Amino acid sequence: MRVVALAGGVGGARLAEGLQAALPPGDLTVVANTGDDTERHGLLVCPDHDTVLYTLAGIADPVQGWGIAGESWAVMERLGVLGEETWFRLGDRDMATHIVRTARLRAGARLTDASLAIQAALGVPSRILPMTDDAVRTRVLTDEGWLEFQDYFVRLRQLPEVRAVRFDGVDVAEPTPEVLDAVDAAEVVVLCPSNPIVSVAPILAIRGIRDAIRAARGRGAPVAAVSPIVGGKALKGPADRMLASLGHEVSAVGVARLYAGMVDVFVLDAEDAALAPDVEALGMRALVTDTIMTDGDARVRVARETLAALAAIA
Ligand code: FO1
Repeated sequence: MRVVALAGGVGGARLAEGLQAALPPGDLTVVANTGDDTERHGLLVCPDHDTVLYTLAGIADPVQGWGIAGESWAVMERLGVLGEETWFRLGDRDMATHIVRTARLRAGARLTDASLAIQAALGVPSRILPMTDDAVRTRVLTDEGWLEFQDYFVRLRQLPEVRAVRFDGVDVAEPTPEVLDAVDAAEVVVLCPSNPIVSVAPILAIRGIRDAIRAARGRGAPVAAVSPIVGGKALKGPADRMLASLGHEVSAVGVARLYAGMVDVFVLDAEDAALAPDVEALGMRALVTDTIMTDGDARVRVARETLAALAAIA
């Protein structure tokens, strides 16, 4: 079954791993957020793409969720000696990804081509597509003013309250043909349990992507979203605090409201079973299950249950 999944950081990557394991090779296409991308030491780093890449390649650091397992930090240490900033930690193995990507871009390749070449080299059986080849950069407004995303997320450890979010460059960014073709060919679409504000929203803000998903639904490809909020909390990252400071209800229902009108099935955790009627009142079917994806088996189970709910209404 041809599945297109929209994903950002760690939570999204984990469901993408489950979907990859549940599907025949080549059936999964992940559209990755690039709003978190950043230039470090002259290299382009694509955290949300790379988190999905390493997770689907089976080499992600299992605890951090980002970066490569068993990393060493010799280059980072020497960069510090040479007076470079070291708060954004790039491991020795991870550095190779950024060197190859940046070299290919300098040679004239599109970000999509560079990304697909790296995925092929790592033997990833799915496709991970940047949402656009154009530069889109998430900025957050805090009491410290407008901050670059990684400044907020890593350097300031997500402590400042987020009062507004903007995606610089989104007004002129174009979706890639690969993304639009993947959505056009999709039999189902899955919005992974990534941060709805800074991981899924940037993808949906790219011109044409929301319309392509709407068109897919119109021709019978149902859409599911998996809640990244369980019991009023985000399992990882600042999604709960961001929803609160931006004035949204911090619950699975609050997330469902963000997706109302675009989603046929909303997957929420058993802990939030009482919220199912409120979700269904938004015009989507509530699938209540254990959504905590601690290990590979759980990730495949949540993926299978989500795909089964979608197949039931396709
Ligand atoms: N997150 C951190 O909290 N500290 C880091 O030093 C850090 C480095 C890093 C390097 C490469 C990469 O792909 C991700 C990295 N992340 C780090 C995670 C990253 O900030 C987040 O995964 C995304 O931007 C949000 O999903």
